[in-house]
Amino acid sequence: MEFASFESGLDGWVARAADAGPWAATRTRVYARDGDWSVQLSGSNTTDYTKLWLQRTLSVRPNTMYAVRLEYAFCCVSYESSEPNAFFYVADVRPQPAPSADPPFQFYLWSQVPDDSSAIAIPGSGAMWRYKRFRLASRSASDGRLYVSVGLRYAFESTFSYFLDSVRLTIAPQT
Ligand SMILES: [Ca+2]
Repeated sequence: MEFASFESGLDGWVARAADAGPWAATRTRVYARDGDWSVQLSGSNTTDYTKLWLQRTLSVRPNTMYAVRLEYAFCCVSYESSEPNAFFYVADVRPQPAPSADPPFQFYLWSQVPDDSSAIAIPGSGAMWRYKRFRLASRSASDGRLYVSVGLRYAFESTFSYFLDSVRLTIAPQT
């Protein structure tokens, strides 16, 4: 199991964007679910399907089916007063880097992913840390690589910003 809390860096995750206007991924102390730091991804959605995500590259056994459990804490301040279905979670594992095209990235509507019971309010902000869990699977490529992505697709043309912390990644050969 790998745990990323972003206390001293991105812990092996790399920020990526597709179909985005100006965007940024920065560590911040504004909000944190564990420790003092999280990662803030923000951008200007000019396409109706901007995606901002973190990607982790894993080296595993080649040509092997893997089960992947992906868990993370997510906070989007604007969510609390927005139309929930304007957002889609990105939770994805595949044997090559996620494409910039849309699809085939794996999306989940907000309403398809219930909050974990450990969701906690952020005092003074009106926002919550929402804890999400996904069970994914993919066959590794012949070079033994797997690419795991976690993030958000935003479907309104406006600026937006969200935070990720406490990313747990568990991977095992599928039997
Ligand atoms: Ca943290």
